Amino acid sequence: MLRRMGSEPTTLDMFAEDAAQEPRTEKIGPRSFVLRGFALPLIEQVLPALQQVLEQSPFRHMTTPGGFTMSVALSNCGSVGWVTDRTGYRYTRIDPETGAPWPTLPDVFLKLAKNAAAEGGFPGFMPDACLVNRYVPGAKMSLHQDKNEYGYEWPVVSVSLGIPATFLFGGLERSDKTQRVSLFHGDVVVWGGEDRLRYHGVLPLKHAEHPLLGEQRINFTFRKAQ
Ligand code: MD3
Ligand code: FE
Repeated sequence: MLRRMGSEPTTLDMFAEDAAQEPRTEKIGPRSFVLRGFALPLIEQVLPALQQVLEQSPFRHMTTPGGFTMSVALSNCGSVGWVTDRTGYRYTRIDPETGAPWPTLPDVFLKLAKNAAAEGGFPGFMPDACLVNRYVPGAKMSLHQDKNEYGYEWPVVSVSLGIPATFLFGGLERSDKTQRVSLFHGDVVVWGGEDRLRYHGVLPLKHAEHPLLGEQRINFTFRKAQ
């Protein structure tokens, strides 16, 4: 468990074996943790808030600088949002599709991101950007690094909803070997510190249907971008 990361042993450590058998937190890197089902207690507030965000800034398929259309559809909320077009990748205050500012970060999103970051060893996280990705079966995200943020001292927090995905977690070089991590509805992952610039991606989604979200996976990625 992550109550006292990096501190001296306590009586709590006498129960370390219990903690190791506790299936809900999985360490996948020196400063990266999967918090299984962490979003589930808030899900009934998260889905309507997401609906509101998408009414203001609907999903769209963006074009990469290389001229490819992304198989993942995306939107954003927060004071800035991540975009790509033929000229590059960047954060903007205005949604280029609507001409209006991105929707504000819903309180329940902020609460979820802050609580997860604290649980993963990053108390005080205050994200200003939430990228919302939508995958349908077949959609994927190629191996990449997240390097458009102003600094890397804060973690990335991601929330997976809907059908499962296989996440690829590599190293600091594109050619480093990757580990596979299955992510399910309600899982939250915190990536920080030395893991923040590791290559990562998502394998093409398999066909599946989720009772609440149907044939799709929605992923929120919270960052401190500015
Ligand atoms: C590990 N999205 O939007 S979230 C992305 O599932 C992105 O939609 C994936 O990668 C998705 O950029 C993965 C998880 C993620 C995000 C940033 C990371 C993992 C990361 C940065 C460093 C290491
Ligand atoms: Fe990424």
